[in-house]
Amino acid sequence: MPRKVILDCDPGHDDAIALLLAHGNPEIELLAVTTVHGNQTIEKTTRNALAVAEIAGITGVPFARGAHRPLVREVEVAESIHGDSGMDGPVLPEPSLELDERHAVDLIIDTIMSHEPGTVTLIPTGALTNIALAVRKEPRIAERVAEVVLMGGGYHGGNWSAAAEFNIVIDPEAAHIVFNEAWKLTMVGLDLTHQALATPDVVQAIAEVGTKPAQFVLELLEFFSKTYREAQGFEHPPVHDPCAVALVIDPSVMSVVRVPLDVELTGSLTLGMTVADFRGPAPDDCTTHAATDLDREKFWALIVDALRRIG
Ligand code: PIR
Ligand code: CA
Repeated sequence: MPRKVILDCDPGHDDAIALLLAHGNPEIELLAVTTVHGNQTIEKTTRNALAVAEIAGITGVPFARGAHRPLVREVEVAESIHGDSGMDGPVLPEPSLELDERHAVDLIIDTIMSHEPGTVTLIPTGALTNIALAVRKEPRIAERVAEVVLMGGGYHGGNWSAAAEFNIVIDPEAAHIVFNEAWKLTMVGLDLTHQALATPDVVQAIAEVGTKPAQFVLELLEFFSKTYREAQGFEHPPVHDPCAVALVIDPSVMSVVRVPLDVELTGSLTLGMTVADFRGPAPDDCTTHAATDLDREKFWALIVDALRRIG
């Protein structure tokens, strides 16, 4: 039985690849795609999500627009990494798919509540604004989801400040809500995603797929490599968001530990830091987990396989 998934994203180069992986892998049944502000404005991330649907031929899956700004703070976009469109590099097609009329928060709630308890997995790969709003509007989703597997945070340090990762620090109050709910939560953070580097052998394997969606991924990676080199000093770019999808597809693709996690809301240097308490065995009521080590070969094989299947 494939895993039923809602992808909440802010495409975003790596979000686009996460969506392609979720669509192309047979272990995942994509129930809904929702968008959030983040890498760019909500208008741009939503348009980009629809453009990816166009390229991959995704039909019959509802796409809905979500929150245009964080709960408390001002909008902050990652233009230095993702460019003016939020997905610079490839020429983006005109989308033919129409948006669902519902707000993302309502689509998330409706989808979870209309499926059997414990069957729907939430995969957020952007700011946690929609997820926080959804669980506040309909608290029963907390016990009804199978789990939340998110890309964000990190227990060793940040990428948007010394201590904080982008998805968490742009809406730390939302992240605080999401990390403190009673659901099973797994943080696929920078500790893990910085092992998913698009090295030349990976780029070569994707090039050999030879399809339009594979070409699209190559063009995404070309731009992402350039900005990651210039803005963050990486030789090869980390492809964050598909790591969360990969964990849902195949738990053996990475190791995960159960550990108390929380989000810092008051530190002047550490706002948005995800603090992990590794001091001892996690208490019995701890439902938070952190991903630690990636099986790189398995991970990239999943990406290449999904692209081949999309055709
Ligand atoms: C990536 C992102 C934001 C900033 C940088 N420097 C790099 C986006 C990605 O889409 C991913 O979800 C997360 N936020 C990584 O921090
Ligand atoms: Ca993202």
